[in-house]
Amino acid sequence: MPAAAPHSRAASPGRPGLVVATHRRHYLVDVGDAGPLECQLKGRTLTLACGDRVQIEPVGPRGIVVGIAPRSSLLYRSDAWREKIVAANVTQVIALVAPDVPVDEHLLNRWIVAAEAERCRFVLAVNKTDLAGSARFLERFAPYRTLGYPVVAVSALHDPSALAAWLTGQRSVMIGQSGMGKSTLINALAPNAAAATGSISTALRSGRHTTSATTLYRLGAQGSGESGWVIDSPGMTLFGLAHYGAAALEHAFVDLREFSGTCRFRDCRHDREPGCAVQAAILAGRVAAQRVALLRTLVDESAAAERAVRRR
Ligand SMILES: Nc1nc2c(ncn2[C@@H]2O[C@H](COP(=O)(O)OP(=O)(O)O)[C@@H](O)[C@H]2O)c(=O)[nH]1
Ligand SMILES: [Mg+2]
Ligand SMILES: [Zn+2]
Repeated sequence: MPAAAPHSRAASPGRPGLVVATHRRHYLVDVGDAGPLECQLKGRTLTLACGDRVQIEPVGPRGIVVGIAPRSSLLYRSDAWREKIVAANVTQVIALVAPDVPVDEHLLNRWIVAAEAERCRFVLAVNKTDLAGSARFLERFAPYRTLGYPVVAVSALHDPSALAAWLTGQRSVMIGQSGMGKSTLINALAPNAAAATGSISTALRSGRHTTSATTLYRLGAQGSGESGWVIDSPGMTLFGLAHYGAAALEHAFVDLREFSGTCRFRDCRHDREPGCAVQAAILAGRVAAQRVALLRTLVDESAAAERAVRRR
């Protein structure tokens, strides 16, 4: 786990705020008045994510983060060497795909695993339905519906409304490869997104590289906390999940839960072991072989990361 709260004392002296933008080690915190406040973290071992609830102490025009509230969920990617927090305290992960960008379904399934492991709702949004061939493209995602995940067709440019109902009352992160339309969709759905983007990129000095920043947008009017928020994240091509152990990873595969504990060997890798219930289910066409292969890959990556950490 990335370092949690530095001192999450019950009665922290700071002002409460919500982290609304992160870019490298620059953070913007919404403290409820004027604009978001540029804040710094004390130690270098700590990291903050959009969605983090923090306490800050004002220092001149800036702020220092003196406390981080415990997180209800934490979406992050990691391998043996690095970890990067994407979003904190989300209740829902929305992955976006579009017909004009080659979809990496391996990556898509990693996001599903992360959402499940953090007990978040997962929604697949199929964007750019205005493009020719999008109906065929949509069919490709029927297996995700079979797994139990909502598949919502939208056009960020022409009609984003189908997704609006899914966002209401949720704290969401919009995730996806670059070019799928995450930012366009958020601009269409969050009333103040366009205006906020400009001031945030100025404050973070991210300039035109706004796409490398992660930004949180409130869905309702300022102050109406119940309507939720949505986080826009930069496009990602890697998503290591080395921080989860084998049992948590396996549990995150909803299609494999019914086979839990039914293989002959307790530590079955669902590969070529005799008496493997999962392999039998693959042969019977009840489980997708690629999903099981991904589970084995994730378990291997997790074990390799653990060995690397022990060697250090
Ligand atoms: N035709 C069409 N293009 C879209 C739609 N949504 C986004 N785009 C375009 O896709 C490109 C990438 O969009 P962007 O929001 O920057 O993607 P991001 O990298 O996922 O944030 C831009 O040129 C958008 O105008 C859509 O619904 N239909
Ligand atoms: Mg974007
Ligand atoms: Zn097995």
